[in-house]
Amino acid sequence: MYSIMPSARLRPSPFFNATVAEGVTSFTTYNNMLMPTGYGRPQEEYWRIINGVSMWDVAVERQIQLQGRDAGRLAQILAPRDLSKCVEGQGKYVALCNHAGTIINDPILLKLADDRYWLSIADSNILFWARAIAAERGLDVAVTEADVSPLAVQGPKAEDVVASMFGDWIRDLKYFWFRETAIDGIPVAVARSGWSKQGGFELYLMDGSKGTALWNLVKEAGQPFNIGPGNPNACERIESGLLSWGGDTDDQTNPFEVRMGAYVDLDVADDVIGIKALRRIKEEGPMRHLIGAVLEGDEPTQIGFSWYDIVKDGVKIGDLTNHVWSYRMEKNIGFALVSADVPPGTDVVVDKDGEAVPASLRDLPFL
Ligand code: THG
Repeated sequence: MYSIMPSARLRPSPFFNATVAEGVTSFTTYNNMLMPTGYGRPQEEYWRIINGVSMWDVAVERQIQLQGRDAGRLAQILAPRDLSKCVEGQGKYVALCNHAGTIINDPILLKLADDRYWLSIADSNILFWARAIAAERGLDVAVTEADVSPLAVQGPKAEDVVASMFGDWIRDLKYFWFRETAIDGIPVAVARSGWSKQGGFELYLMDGSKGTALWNLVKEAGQPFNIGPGNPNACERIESGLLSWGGDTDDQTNPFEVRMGAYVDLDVADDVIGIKALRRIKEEGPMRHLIGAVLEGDEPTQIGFSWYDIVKDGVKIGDLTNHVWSYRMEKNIGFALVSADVPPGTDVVVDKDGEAVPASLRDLPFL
């Protein structure tokens, strides 16, 4: 047996004690925090997201807050997506890129006010990046990590659970839109969002001392719907074609390669970081594209996070990024980041540690 020592490098989430009480059995690290990755019953946890409602500690999705007169300018400089029509209470999925047009994070941007934004980040340090850019551009904006921790409620019954807590107005929230409110004196922002395609909400807890209290309120409201604990689910998200930055991207990946082209606006101003590179990439055509791969065989694989070569006619054409056993398709499926001239429908071979596994490429999403 061994134990993990929480520290400044491995910060527990405000929901840590609650997840331990639920019987969490594994964690990963993300943004220098611990995130639950399972409660010991993977199948049950999966079907709960598909058929019922599941609650997830996703406090690791930290909020990088931009506050001050130039907050909006900084947000627009960081994100190659037109934010000019983004209003208070609206969120947008954005591909933060470096100067070469490579994605360095894929956060949801939330506009709280003209002078206050959050970047709800994936697992890379955007605090330093945003601060450096703000200083270099001489902007009047404070960049901090806010005391804000999302708790996701996901699945077809999530809306009923969240409506029973906050009222029917949540049913009218549009995707990624949110509203600030409070429940039992706990300040939260309620958003329609979450890393699944089964529908759901995220409650952004705005007071880290109230994690257990919020967890228990959701759990109680969810009892009639058989709520239970879960976590961002590898199987569901691959079936649904949702991208994992760092899992399905490398340090060369641009938005056009990984189905994020729809979230890029090439006509934003020239001072937006990476926009010149993105225009060039778009014109030349991206080198790779992300499509699906269905592997032959009926033996469930372990969830796979290391990349495997994808080979056609003896030549490497790309990589199998993350892959997983699909409970609904009863096949091993994964994402294929392959040469842009290889279309869906192509038969290939995955070189899985020396084992040649036949696979066929297809469109995303799988389901
Ligand atoms: N919730 C919050 N913050 C986050 C995530 C989250 N930050 C990091 C990471 N997850 C961001 N990644 C994604 C990726 C995809 C989606 C959401 C977060 C998503 N995409 C839909 C799609 O691709 O079909 C819809 C996108 C759209 O139409 O705009 O939902 O989970 N707080």
